[in-house]
Amino acid sequence: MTTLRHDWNRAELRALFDLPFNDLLFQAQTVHRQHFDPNAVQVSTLLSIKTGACPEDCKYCSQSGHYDTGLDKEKLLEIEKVVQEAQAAKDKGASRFCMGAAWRSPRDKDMPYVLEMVKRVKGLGLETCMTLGMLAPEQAQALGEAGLDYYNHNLDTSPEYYGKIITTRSYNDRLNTLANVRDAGIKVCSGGIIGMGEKREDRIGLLMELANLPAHPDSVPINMLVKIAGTPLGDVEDLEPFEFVRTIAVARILMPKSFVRLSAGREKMNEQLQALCFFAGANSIFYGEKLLTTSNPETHADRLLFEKLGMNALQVETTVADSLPVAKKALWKDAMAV
Ligand code: SAM
Ligand code: DTB
Ligand code: SF4
Repeated sequence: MTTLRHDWNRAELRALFDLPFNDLLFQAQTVHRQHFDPNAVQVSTLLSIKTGACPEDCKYCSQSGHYDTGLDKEKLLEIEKVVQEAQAAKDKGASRFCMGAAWRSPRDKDMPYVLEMVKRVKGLGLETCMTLGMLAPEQAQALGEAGLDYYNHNLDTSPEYYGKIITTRSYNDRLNTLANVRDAGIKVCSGGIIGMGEKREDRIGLLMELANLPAHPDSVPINMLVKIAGTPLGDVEDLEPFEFVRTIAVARILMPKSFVRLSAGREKMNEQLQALCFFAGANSIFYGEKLLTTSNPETHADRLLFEKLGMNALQVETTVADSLPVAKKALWKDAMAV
Protein backbone atom coordinates (compact mmCIF):
# COMPACT_ATOMS: atom_id res chain seq x y z
CA MET A 1 0.00 0.00 0.00
CA THR A 2 1.44 3.35 -1.02
CA THR A 3 0.79 6.14 1.45
CA LEU A 4 0.23 9.38 -0.39
CA ARG A 5 2.66 12.05 0.80
CA HIS A 6 1.94 15.76 1.09
CA ASP A 7 5.24 16.77 2.67
CA TRP A 8 7.66 16.69 -0.24
CA ASN A 9 10.64 19.00 0.10
CA ARG A 10 12.80 20.75 -2.46
CA ALA A 11 15.89 18.59 -1.79
CA GLU A 12 13.93 15.41 -2.49
CA LEU A 13 12.60 16.79 -5.75
CA ARG A 14 16.05 18.02 -6.80
CA ALA A 15 17.41 14.54 -6.14
CA LEU A 16 14.72 12.99 -8.35
CA PHE A 17 15.37 15.46 -11.19
CA ASP A 18 19.13 14.81 -10.85
CA LEU A 19 18.82 11.02 -11.21
CA PRO A 20 20.28 9.43 -14.33
CA PHE A 21 17.47 9.43 -16.91
CA ASN A 22 17.06 5.65 -16.93
CA ASP A 23 16.93 5.44 -13.14
CA LEU A 24 14.28 8.15 -12.99
CA LEU A 25 12.15 6.52 -15.68
CA PHE A 26 12.47 3.09 -14.08
CA GLN A 27 11.32 4.48 -10.74
CA ALA A 28 8.41 6.34 -12.35
CA GLN A 29 7.31 3.30 -14.37
CA THR A 30 7.52 1.11 -11.25
CA VAL A 31 5.28 3.49 -9.31
CA HIS A 32 2.94 3.76 -12.30
CA ARG A 33 2.46 -0.01 -12.50
CA GLN A 34 1.54 -0.22 -8.83
CA HIS A 35 -1.55 1.91 -9.44
CA PHE A 36 -2.52 1.77 -13.09
CA ASP A 37 -2.77 -0.48 -16.07
CA PRO A 38 0.40 0.76 -17.87
CA ASN A 39 -1.23 0.44 -21.30
CA ALA A 40 -4.42 2.35 -20.56
CA VAL A 41 -4.80 6.03 -21.32
CA GLN A 42 -7.63 8.34 -20.33
CA VAL A 43 -8.82 10.41 -23.27
CA SER A 44 -10.40 13.88 -23.02
CA THR A 45 -11.61 16.19 -25.78
CA LEU A 46 -11.54 19.96 -25.37
CA LEU A 47 -13.93 22.61 -26.62
CA SER A 48 -13.64 26.36 -26.21
CA ILE A 49 -17.16 27.47 -25.28
CA LYS A 50 -16.21 31.18 -25.12
CA THR A 51 -13.16 32.37 -27.00
CA GLY A 52 -10.85 35.38 -26.62
CA ALA A 53 -11.09 38.90 -25.16
CA CYS A 54 -10.06 37.63 -21.72
CA PRO A 55 -9.28 40.37 -19.18
CA GLU A 56 -6.37 38.38 -17.66
CA ASP A 57 -2.80 38.93 -18.83
CA CYS A 58 -1.40 35.36 -18.86
CA LYS A 59 1.71 35.82 -20.99
CA TYR A 60 1.36 32.48 -22.77
CA CYS A 61 -2.25 32.80 -23.84
CA SER A 62 -3.76 33.38 -27.30
CA GLN A 63 -6.99 34.51 -25.62
CA SER A 64 -5.75 37.34 -23.44
CA GLY A 65 -7.19 40.70 -24.49
CA HIS A 66 -3.81 42.26 -23.58
CA TYR A 67 -2.04 40.92 -26.69
CA ASP A 68 -2.76 41.02 -30.39
CA THR A 69 -2.72 37.37 -31.43
CA GLY A 70 -5.11 37.69 -34.39
CA LEU A 71 -7.60 35.34 -32.73
CA ASP A 72 -11.28 35.45 -33.72
CA LYS A 73 -13.33 36.16 -30.61
CA GLU A 74 -16.54 34.25 -29.96
CA LYS A 75 -19.44 34.70 -27.53
CA LEU A 76 -20.61 31.88 -25.30
CA LEU A 77 -21.58 29.00 -27.60
CA GLU A 78 -25.15 27.83 -27.80
CA ILE A 79 -25.96 24.79 -25.70
CA GLU A 80 -27.05 22.71 -28.72
CA LYS A 81 -23.72 23.36 -30.46
CA VAL A 82 -21.83 22.22 -27.36
CA VAL A 83 -23.94 19.05 -27.11
CA GLN A 84 -23.29 18.30 -30.80
CA GLU A 85 -19.53 18.67 -30.33
CA ALA A 86 -19.64 16.49 -27.23
CA GLN A 87 -21.51 13.75 -29.08
CA ALA A 88 -18.94 13.90 -31.91
CA ALA A 89 -16.11 13.59 -29.36
CA LYS A 90 -17.82 10.58 -27.77
CA ASP A 91 -18.30 8.95 -31.17
CA LYS A 92 -14.57 9.33 -31.81
CA GLY A 93 -13.69 7.61 -28.53
CA ALA A 94 -13.30 10.33 -25.88
CA SER A 95 -14.46 9.50 -22.35
CA ARG A 96 -14.39 13.06 -20.99
CA PHE A 97 -15.47 16.37 -22.50
CA CYS A 98 -13.71 19.50 -21.23
CA MET A 99 -15.32 22.87 -21.81
CA GLY A 100 -13.15 25.99 -21.46
CA ALA A 101 -14.09 29.66 -21.31
CA ALA A 102 -11.81 32.70 -21.57
CA TRP A 103 -13.12 34.29 -18.38
CA ARG A 104 -11.50 35.67 -15.27
CA SER A 105 -14.47 34.00 -13.56
CA PRO A 106 -18.04 33.25 -14.66
CA ARG A 107 -20.62 36.02 -14.23
CA ASP A 108 -23.89 35.17 -12.44
CA LYS A 109 -25.79 35.44 -15.72
CA ASP A 110 -23.48 32.85 -17.34
CA MET A 111 -24.11 30.22 -14.69
CA PRO A 112 -27.51 28.86 -15.90
CA TYR A 113 -25.97 28.20 -19.33
CA VAL A 114 -22.91 26.38 -18.08
CA LEU A 115 -24.97 24.34 -15.60
CA GLU A 116 -27.26 23.26 -18.43
CA MET A 117 -24.22 22.33 -20.54
CA VAL A 118 -22.95 20.10 -17.74
CA LYS A 119 -26.30 18.32 -17.45
CA ARG A 120 -26.72 17.83 -21.20
CA VAL A 121 -23.15 16.61 -21.83
CA LYS A 122 -23.33 14.27 -18.85
CA GLY A 123 -26.61 12.99 -20.26
CA LEU A 124 -24.66 11.71 -23.28
CA GLY A 125 -22.73 9.38 -20.99
CA LEU A 126 -19.54 11.44 -20.95
CA GLU A 127 -17.56 12.63 -17.97
CA THR A 128 -17.68 16.42 -17.77
CA CYS A 129 -14.92 18.91 -17.07
CA MET A 130 -14.97 22.69 -17.12
CA THR A 131 -12.37 25.41 -16.89
CA LEU A 132 -13.98 28.81 -16.44
CA GLY A 133 -11.43 30.73 -14.37
CA MET A 134 -11.81 31.54 -10.68
CA LEU A 135 -14.84 30.16 -8.85
CA ALA A 136 -16.56 31.46 -5.74
CA PRO A 137 -17.71 28.77 -3.25
CA GLU A 138 -21.36 29.02 -4.34
CA GLN A 139 -20.43 28.74 -8.03
CA ALA A 140 -18.40 25.60 -7.34
CA GLN A 141 -21.31 24.24 -5.29
CA ALA A 142 -23.76 24.86 -8.14
CA LEU A 143 -21.47 23.13 -10.65
CA GLY A 144 -21.11 20.17 -8.29
CA GLU A 145 -24.87 19.91 -7.88
CA ALA A 146 -25.31 19.98 -11.68
CA GLY A 147 -23.09 16.88 -11.75
CA LEU A 148 -19.78 18.35 -12.96
CA ASP A 149 -17.13 15.63 -12.57
CA TYR A 150 -13.89 17.67 -12.90
CA TYR A 151 -12.85 21.30 -12.72
CA ASN A 152 -9.57 22.36 -14.34
CA HIS A 153 -7.66 25.22 -12.78
CA ASN A 154 -3.90 25.19 -13.21
CA LEU A 155 -1.27 26.57 -10.87
CA ASP A 156 0.70 27.09 -14.11
CA THR A 157 4.18 27.50 -12.57
CA SER A 158 6.05 27.93 -9.28
CA PRO A 159 4.95 30.63 -6.81
CA GLU A 160 8.34 32.30 -7.45
CA TYR A 161 8.02 32.51 -11.26
CA TYR A 162 4.29 33.20 -11.26
CA GLY A 163 4.63 37.01 -11.15
CA LYS A 164 6.61 36.93 -14.41
CA ILE A 165 3.69 35.18 -16.15
CA ILE A 166 0.47 36.65 -14.72
CA THR A 167 -0.14 39.88 -12.81
CA THR A 168 -3.95 40.10 -12.84
CA ARG A 169 -4.60 37.30 -10.34
CA SER A 170 -2.47 35.84 -7.58
CA TYR A 171 -1.22 32.38 -6.74
CA ASN A 172 -3.43 32.51 -3.66
CA ASP A 173 -6.48 33.24 -5.82
CA ARG A 174 -5.72 30.00 -7.65
CA LEU A 175 -5.28 28.02 -4.45
CA ASN A 176 -8.60 29.40 -3.17
CA THR A 177 -10.44 28.29 -6.30
CA LEU A 178 -8.94 24.81 -5.95
CA ALA A 179 -10.15 24.71 -2.34
CA ASN A 180 -13.66 25.80 -3.40
CA VAL A 181 -13.72 23.07 -6.06
CA ARG A 182 -12.53 20.40 -3.61
CA ASP A 183 -15.04 21.51 -0.99
CA ALA A 184 -17.85 21.21 -3.54
CA GLY A 185 -16.93 17.55 -4.07
CA ILE A 186 -15.77 18.09 -7.66
CA LYS A 187 -12.64 16.25 -8.77
CA VAL A 188 -9.67 18.58 -9.19
CA CYS A 189 -7.68 18.85 -12.40
CA SER A 190 -4.62 21.04 -11.84
CA GLY A 191 -1.17 21.22 -13.36
CA GLY A 192 0.93 23.71 -15.25
CA ILE A 193 2.94 24.75 -18.27
CA ILE A 194 6.55 23.82 -18.88
CA GLY A 195 8.87 25.66 -21.28
CA MET A 196 7.94 29.25 -20.38
CA GLY A 197 11.57 30.21 -19.79
CA GLU A 198 11.39 28.98 -16.19
CA LYS A 199 14.29 27.25 -14.43
CA ARG A 200 14.31 23.66 -13.18
CA GLU A 201 13.83 25.12 -9.67
CA ASP A 202 10.47 26.49 -10.91
CA ARG A 203 9.40 23.13 -12.30
CA ILE A 204 10.32 21.73 -8.90
CA GLY A 205 8.33 24.51 -7.20
CA LEU A 206 5.25 23.79 -9.32
CA LEU A 207 5.31 20.03 -8.68
CA MET A 208 5.95 20.55 -4.98
CA GLU A 209 2.91 22.85 -4.71
CA LEU A 210 0.70 20.34 -6.53
CA ALA A 211 1.89 17.36 -4.50
CA ASN A 212 1.61 19.21 -1.19
CA LEU A 213 -2.00 20.32 -1.71
CA PRO A 214 -4.37 18.87 0.93
CA ALA A 215 -5.28 16.20 -1.66
CA HIS A 216 -3.38 15.39 -4.85
CA PRO A 217 -5.29 16.64 -7.89
CA ASP A 218 -7.14 13.70 -9.47
CA SER A 219 -5.77 14.82 -12.80
CA VAL A 220 -2.49 16.67 -13.41
CA PRO A 221 -2.10 18.25 -16.86
CA ILE A 222 1.50 18.92 -17.82
CA ASN A 223 1.40 21.28 -20.79
CA MET A 224 4.37 22.06 -23.01
CA LEU A 225 4.04 25.74 -23.91
CA VAL A 226 2.38 26.25 -27.29
CA LYS A 227 4.14 29.40 -28.47
CA ILE A 228 1.63 31.98 -29.67
CA ALA A 229 2.83 34.81 -31.89
CA GLY A 230 1.90 38.17 -30.41
CA THR A 231 2.19 37.03 -26.77
CA PRO A 232 5.24 37.91 -24.65
CA LEU A 233 6.24 34.20 -24.73
CA GLY A 234 5.83 33.90 -28.50
CA ASP A 235 9.50 33.21 -29.14
CA VAL A 236 10.83 31.95 -25.85
CA GLU A 237 13.65 29.40 -26.15
CA ASP A 238 12.68 25.72 -26.60
CA LEU A 239 12.94 23.47 -23.59
CA GLU A 240 15.18 20.39 -23.84
CA PRO A 241 12.64 17.57 -24.48
CA PHE A 242 14.27 15.19 -21.94
CA GLU A 243 13.60 17.81 -19.26
CA PHE A 244 9.90 17.62 -20.16
CA VAL A 245 9.99 13.83 -19.79
CA ARG A 246 11.75 14.21 -16.44
CA THR A 247 9.00 16.58 -15.27
CA ILE A 248 6.34 13.98 -16.14
CA ALA A 249 8.31 11.26 -14.35
CA VAL A 250 8.69 13.32 -11.18
CA ALA A 251 4.96 14.19 -11.25
CA ARG A 252 4.17 10.47 -11.50
CA ILE A 253 6.41 9.60 -8.53
CA LEU A 254 5.03 12.41 -6.35
CA MET A 255 1.36 11.82 -7.17
CA PRO A 256 1.17 8.05 -7.71
CA LYS A 257 -2.61 7.74 -7.97
CA SER A 258 -3.29 10.82 -10.11
CA PHE A 259 -3.82 10.75 -13.83
CA VAL A 260 -0.88 12.69 -15.30
CA ARG A 261 -1.87 14.24 -18.61
CA LEU A 262 0.51 14.76 -21.51
CA SER A 263 -1.41 17.89 -22.47
CA ALA A 264 -0.79 20.80 -24.85
CA GLY A 265 2.25 20.69 -27.09
CA ARG A 266 1.93 17.14 -28.47
CA GLU A 267 1.70 18.43 -32.02
CA LYS A 268 5.36 19.45 -31.87
CA MET A 269 6.43 16.13 -30.31
CA ASN A 270 7.32 13.11 -32.39
CA GLU A 271 5.89 9.68 -31.58
CA GLN A 272 9.07 8.61 -29.82
CA LEU A 273 8.99 11.55 -27.41
CA GLN A 274 5.31 10.92 -26.64
CA ALA A 275 6.09 7.24 -26.04
CA LEU A 276 8.79 8.27 -23.56
CA CYS A 277 6.24 10.47 -21.76
CA PHE A 278 3.87 7.48 -21.49
CA PHE A 279 6.73 5.37 -20.17
CA ALA A 280 7.49 8.11 -17.63
CA GLY A 281 3.94 7.75 -16.30
CA ALA A 282 1.68 9.95 -18.39
CA ASN A 283 -1.68 8.20 -18.74
CA SER A 284 -4.02 10.80 -20.15
CA ILE A 285 -4.13 12.96 -23.29
CA PHE A 286 -6.21 15.57 -25.04
CA TYR A 287 -7.64 13.92 -28.12
CA GLY A 288 -9.23 15.74 -31.03
CA GLU A 289 -7.80 18.00 -33.67
CA LYS A 290 -8.13 21.17 -31.65
CA LEU A 291 -7.15 22.10 -28.11
CA LEU A 292 -8.88 25.37 -27.20
CA THR A 293 -7.60 27.67 -29.94
CA THR A 294 -4.56 25.81 -31.30
CA SER A 295 -4.18 22.51 -33.10
CA ASN A 296 -3.56 19.06 -31.66
CA PRO A 297 -2.50 15.87 -33.52
CA GLU A 298 -5.02 14.37 -35.95
CA THR A 299 -7.22 11.72 -34.36
CA HIS A 300 -6.15 9.05 -36.83
CA ALA A 301 -2.48 9.76 -35.96
CA ASP A 302 -3.28 9.24 -32.27
CA ARG A 303 -5.14 6.00 -32.96
CA LEU A 304 -2.19 4.79 -35.01
CA LEU A 305 0.22 5.70 -32.21
CA PHE A 306 -1.93 3.83 -29.68
CA GLU A 307 -1.98 0.83 -31.96
CA LYS A 308 1.80 0.89 -32.47
CA LEU A 309 2.34 1.08 -28.71
CA GLY A 310 -0.37 -1.45 -27.81
CA MET A 311 -2.20 1.15 -25.72
CA ASN A 312 -5.94 1.49 -25.20
CA ALA A 313 -8.32 4.29 -24.34
CA LEU A 314 -10.13 4.02 -21.02
CA GLN A 315 -13.91 3.93 -21.08
CA VAL A 316 -16.04 6.11 -18.85
CA GLU A 317 -17.17 3.26 -16.61
CA THR A 318 -13.60 2.31 -15.83
CA THR A 319 -12.30 5.84 -15.30
CA VAL A 320 -14.98 6.68 -12.75
CA ALA A 321 -14.71 3.39 -10.88
CA ASP A 322 -12.59 3.35 -7.74
CA SER A 323 -10.96 0.10 -8.74
CA LEU A 324 -7.80 -0.21 -10.81
CA PRO A 325 -8.75 1.04 -14.27
CA VAL A 326 -8.71 -1.62 -16.96
CA ALA A 327 -8.63 -0.64 -20.62
CA LYS A 328 -11.39 -1.82 -22.88
CA LYS A 329 -10.08 -2.46 -26.35
CA ALA A 330 -13.47 -2.32 -28.00
CA LEU A 331 -13.86 1.41 -27.63
CA TRP A 332 -11.22 2.66 -30.03
CA LYS A 333 -11.74 -0.31 -32.38
CA ASP A 334 -15.34 0.86 -32.77
CA ALA A 335 -14.26 4.47 -33.09
CA MET A 336 -11.87 3.59 -35.90
CA ALA A 337 -14.77 2.59 -38.07
CA VAL A 338 -16.32 6.08 -37.73
N1 SAM B 1 -9.60 31.09 -18.45
C1 SAM B 1 -9.52 29.95 -17.64
C2 SAM B 1 -8.31 29.95 -16.75
O1 SAM B 1 -7.23 30.38 -17.15
O2 SAM B 1 -8.42 29.48 -15.63
C3 SAM B 1 -9.60 28.65 -18.41
C4 SAM B 1 -8.93 28.46 -19.75
S1 SAM B 1 -7.16 28.50 -19.77
C5 SAM B 1 -6.85 28.56 -21.49
C6 SAM B 1 -6.69 26.90 -19.19
C7 SAM B 1 -5.21 26.58 -19.09
O3 SAM B 1 -4.69 26.30 -20.39
C8 SAM B 1 -4.28 27.64 -18.56
O4 SAM B 1 -4.30 27.70 -17.18
C9 SAM B 1 -2.94 27.16 -19.05
O5 SAM B 1 -2.33 26.33 -18.11
C10 SAM B 1 -3.30 26.38 -20.33
N2 SAM B 1 -2.79 27.08 -21.52
C11 SAM B 1 -3.31 28.22 -22.04
N3 SAM B 1 -2.60 28.63 -23.10
C12 SAM B 1 -1.58 27.73 -23.26
C13 SAM B 1 -0.49 27.63 -24.17
N4 SAM B 1 -0.29 28.53 -25.13
N5 SAM B 1 0.34 26.58 -24.06
C14 SAM B 1 0.14 25.67 -23.07
N6 SAM B 1 -0.86 25.73 -22.18
C15 SAM B 1 -1.72 26.74 -22.27
C1 DTB C 1 -4.90 22.37 -19.66
O1 DTB C 1 -4.09 22.18 -18.74
N1 DTB C 1 -4.58 22.47 -20.94
C2 DTB C 1 -5.74 22.73 -21.75
C3 DTB C 1 -6.89 22.65 -20.71
N2 DTB C 1 -6.20 22.50 -19.48
C4 DTB C 1 -7.93 23.65 -20.67
C5 DTB C 1 -5.65 23.96 -22.56
C6 DTB C 1 -4.46 24.00 -23.48
C7 DTB C 1 -4.54 25.23 -24.30
C8 DTB C 1 -3.49 25.28 -25.35
C9 DTB C 1 -3.53 26.52 -26.14
C10 DTB C 1 -4.80 26.76 -26.90
O2 DTB C 1 -5.27 25.85 -27.64
O3 DTB C 1 -5.33 27.86 -26.82
FE1 SF4 D 1 -7.73 34.20 -19.83
FE2 SF4 D 1 -7.39 31.67 -19.08
FE3 SF4 D 1 -6.03 32.70 -21.17
FE4 SF4 D 1 -5.40 33.48 -18.73
S1 SF4 D 1 -5.22 31.40 -19.55
S2 SF4 D 1 -5.70 34.83 -20.52
S3 SF4 D 1 -7.39 33.47 -17.75
S4 SF4 D 1 -8.21 32.37 -21.04
